Parts: sequence; C-alpha cells; structure tokens
Amino acid sequence: MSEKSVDKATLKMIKKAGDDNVKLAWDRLVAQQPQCGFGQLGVCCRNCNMGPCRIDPFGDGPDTGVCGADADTIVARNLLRAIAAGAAAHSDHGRGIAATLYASARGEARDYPIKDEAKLKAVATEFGIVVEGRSVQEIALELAGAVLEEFGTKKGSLQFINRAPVQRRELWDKLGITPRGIDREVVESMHRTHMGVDNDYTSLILQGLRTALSDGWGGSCIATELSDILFGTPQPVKGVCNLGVLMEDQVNIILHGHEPTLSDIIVFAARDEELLAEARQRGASGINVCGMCCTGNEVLMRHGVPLAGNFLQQELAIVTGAVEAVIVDVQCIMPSLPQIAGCYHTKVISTSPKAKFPGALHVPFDEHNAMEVAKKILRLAVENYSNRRREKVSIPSDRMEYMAGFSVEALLAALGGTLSPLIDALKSGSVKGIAGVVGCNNPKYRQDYSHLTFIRELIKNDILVVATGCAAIACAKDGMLLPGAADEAGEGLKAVCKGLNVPPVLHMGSCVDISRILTVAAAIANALGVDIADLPLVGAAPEWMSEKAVSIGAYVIGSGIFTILGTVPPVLGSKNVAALLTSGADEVIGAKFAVEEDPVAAAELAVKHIAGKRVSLGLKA
Ligand code: SF4
Ligand code: MSK
Repeated sequence: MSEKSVDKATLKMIKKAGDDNVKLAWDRLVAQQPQCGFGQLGVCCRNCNMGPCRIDPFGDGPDTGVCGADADTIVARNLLRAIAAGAAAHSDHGRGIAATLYASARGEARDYPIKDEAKLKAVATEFGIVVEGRSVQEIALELAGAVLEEFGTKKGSLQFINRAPVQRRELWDKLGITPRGIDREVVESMHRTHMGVDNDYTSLILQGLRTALSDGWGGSCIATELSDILFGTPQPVKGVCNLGVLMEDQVNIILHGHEPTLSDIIVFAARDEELLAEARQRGASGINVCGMCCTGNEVLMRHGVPLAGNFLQQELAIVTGAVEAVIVDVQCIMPSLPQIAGCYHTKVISTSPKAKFPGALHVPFDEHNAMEVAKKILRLAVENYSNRRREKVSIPSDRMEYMAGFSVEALLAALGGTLSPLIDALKSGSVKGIAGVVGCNNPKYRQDYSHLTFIRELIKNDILVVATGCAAIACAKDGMLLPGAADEAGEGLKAVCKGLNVPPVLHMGSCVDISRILTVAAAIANALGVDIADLPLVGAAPEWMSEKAVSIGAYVIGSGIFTILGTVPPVLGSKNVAALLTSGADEVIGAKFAVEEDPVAAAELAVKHIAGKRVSLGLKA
C-alpha cells in the first residue's frame, strides 16, 4: 500500500501521531504480521474445549477437527456466528430505541418528546394499530409494545418484511428463511453453531440469511423508523466534515458510536447558556459538537452537525490535541482510544452499560434523565478545556461541505411526492441503476480509496449511488455529497441530479439506515410488480471490516441484491461455502456475492450486472 489514505487530513495526523510517538491502527496492523492464515481462511474453530482445531488448507494435515467437523462446517459455522453478532448489534440498537419510545410514551423520558407524529401514525398503521381519535401517547405506547414484541414474537414473522414484494416473501417462505423473531434467529444461530448441532454448510448458511433478514427487515428497520419518530425524520441538510471541523478556540467534543439516544440530546445540551458561559470563562469561544462514524451520521442527518470523520479517523481526532472529550456509546469504538487520549488531555467518556473501556471515564447514560446526564458529560468536557496543551495542538485545515439527510421521505419529497420520476428515469436509462454503497474503513486497505474510486466509476456510468455509514462519510469528505459532484456523472444522471439539485451520491444515514435502502428497493419493485432481484440494483461494501457488515451483506443478498465485497471474507478455506456464496446462491435466492479488491474491476462488475438486469426487464442496457 503506497499510502495509508487518500484523505489529506488523515495523512497529516498519521504523521503527527508518529511525531508524538502514538501508535495507531496501522501500526498495530503491522505488529500483527503475518496474520494467521487459518483465521484468514476461516478454518479454525474453538467452539468447544476439545479444540481449538484447525483444518490444513494444503491437505497435508488434519481435514477435520476433533469432533469430525470438516472445513465446510467450520467455515459456515464461523460465518453464521459473525452474522449473528452483526445482527445482534444492529438489533440491540433497535431495541434500545424501542425502549426509549416506550419510556417516552409512558411519560418517563421527558427529554424525548415525539418529533414526527406523522411518521408515528404511518408506522403504527403498518402495525395494524388504530390511530384515529387517539392521542400521540396512546399510539406510541401501543407501537412501542408491538415493536418490542418483534424481538421474541409468537406470530411467526416480522412486521416490516411485509414491505418486501410478495414474490420475495414467498421465496423466503419456500426456503424456510422468513425471519420469525429477531432474538430468536440470533439465539438459534448460536445454538446451531454449538458443537455437534448443525453441521451442514447449506443449512447453516440458510440460517445465516434468515438471521441477517431479521436484522435488515427487523432490528435495523426498527432502529431507523423509531429514531425518525423520536428524533425527527431527516430532511436535506448541509454541513461540513473532516478533521478541519475541530476549532482551535472552542471546546471540541466528538460523539462516536452508533445510537442517537444520547448524541441527539448532547446537540441540544451544548446550547445551554450556563455551559456556554462556563466555556467562555475558561477562554473558549463556544462548544463545538462534532460527530464520528454512525452516531455522527445520526446527528448529521437530523441536525447538520459537523462530522469529524469515519472509522479510521477516531484515533486521529484525539491526535489533533484539540479534543476535550470523546463521548462514546456502542460499536466501532476502538479500545485504543483511552490509551491515545492519555498522550493528550482528551477525556474518553463511555456512557453505555454495554460498552466499558478500561482507562475511560464511565458516566452511565439514563434516558429517564437524559438532559441532566448530557449536561454533566458536557461540563466535564468544558472543564477539560483548561487542560488543553497548546503545544500539542495541530488541527488540519481540511474540511468539506456536504448535503445529506436523504431519508425515504426526503427522497420522495425531492422527487415531488412519488417515486415515479425515479422509476421513469430508470426506464428511460438516464439513470441506469442504483447502487447501495456502505460499510467501514479497514487499515488493510488505503482509507477511502476503494469507496471513492468505485463510486466515481458508478456515477460515470449513470448509476445513482445511495450511501450510508463510513462509505457515505468518505464521500462527504471528498465533495461527492455536493450537487456539483454531478459534473462527474454520466450525462443522464447529471441531468437528473441537476434537475432535482441533488448530489449523485445520496447520504441515507447510519449503518442501521441501510433499512431505508431496502425500503426504497422494495417500493420500486412493488411499483413495477417485480421482485427486488429483478431490479437493476447492486450493493457494495468496498472497505468493510465489522461483523455488522457481514450481516448487512447477507441480508442484502437475501433481499435479492447482488453484492460486491471489497475486502476478502474469511470463507476461502471451504470451496463449497465460497462457491455457494459467490455462485450457487444466485439459483437459490436470486443474488450472490462477488469479492473484488480492485474498485475499478468491482465497478465493472456492477455496471455489467445492472446492464444484465435492465435487459431482463426489457429495458435498454
Ligand atoms: Fe474442534 Fe469440533 Fe470443538 Fe470446533 S467443535 S473446537 S472443530 S472439536
Ligand atoms: S460505523 S460498522 S465502521 S460503517 Fe457504522 Fe463505520 Fe462500519 Fe462502524
């Protein structure tokens, strides 16, 4: 890898970290070399204490573990466990939001009034809840109860799957992979992968799809829809991003993790006059709240809060020496942060009982008393401004403007209230297809390079991009979320974007908001009377690293969308599993994975796939 990133701010801060003798993820990756070949292939197992066992990929050593499990079983079990972990993370996030809605409806969370009553009523109606003549509180209480029931439901399937076209739902039924309950699928996956239970790789992978579907059409969808109800449905919003959003003369706060419950309140708490006066007393001109990763995306989508960066920039924000507090909740938070913070004055403040970090300060967040806790945390940050070591401060000047906030509702509004203009553009070929580009950074790959290269190739080929997570942040930093970026698009897409004054890459939110992409895909399929698998769509995770991304990839193909992975998953130790995922799945579920590390070649795959789907639909390639 010639350079670690394409992002100038990142490169500057990597250099500063070296000068400050701070070790980063890239250094730790080097220290890990050579990484375990068995692990890379997915052929090691420690699911019981007869092991750990590993299969010799060259065929010279053991071809089964002590219990007799072969490479197919071990690889498939490991994959299923990764999906279960990813689905659990998204879905537990969803449960947290549902619990907050429940508390709000019961009057026990006064800082969380319902911000989008129209969406509350729409979602409640979807759940068969009567809304006429009832108070917002009554509706919210019944909806929260119904949603919480989805985690262990007796009714045999999840509510939001009904958004999917009937053809898709019938296929899920036929294959026996209709998700039955969110917790149930995760629990069953853990059961099946226990020593001596499910040993058939096809059966394991089908359960993987069912578990992933319980995430995409269950837990993630709940997280998105209920967050919109509680915090407001995103509308197009402008802001600035990259490490240059940090301010030399202000108290800088980074909100990092995934859940909007605390971060949304912090945004408002930071406007508190008393806190601002205290900040001024200490010589700061204000309080600058910035986001990082998906918590950042949540507050960016709803409030245009400045975004400091994506996954590989979390350590670098501290390295600027200008951050008073990194406030974290759950997921994608490197355990290294407190150690790096120790080299500067930064306080790392953990807030979730589920996520504690040795060396961090723990201030438990309580939704029943949200504003009070938020102010307490902010006060710690303000007080810490006095400890800033000026000689250690260096904020890169790099910052970029963006336009984000494309919820399904905002997209519809931009299109004049219906999807018809988008469907017409797809039919005419001015927009050839739609690509959902999502996922993380991974220090094994040059940061943001694959995201940006892949996406540029797609828009050049008139493929509209919808993005979430760290992929969307990569685009924001590079100016791809500005309407002007349409100048880089093909003539058809350019005209559509210019006409609507939208960028060619639409930021749809955080990782759980990939459910918004599913909702749009389903709506287009329903409007055309076809299955999602018939549409000219692709999914891609060019730089993924997390187990959540494994679940996402599985629910995207489970929903019928061809998906390209830019980093190699640990499945190559089983030819059968790899073949099922990259070829056989197409026959079964109407979609498959491709693995392609070169983003230009990956884009070629996407363009070809979309052209093929267009022809099958009777449209011009
Ligand atoms: Fe080894 Fe089988 Fe136990 Fe895995 S489950 S550690 S393969 S004996
Ligand atoms: S934050 S899962 S690094 S996208 Fe959602 Fe970014 Fe990946 Fe975390």
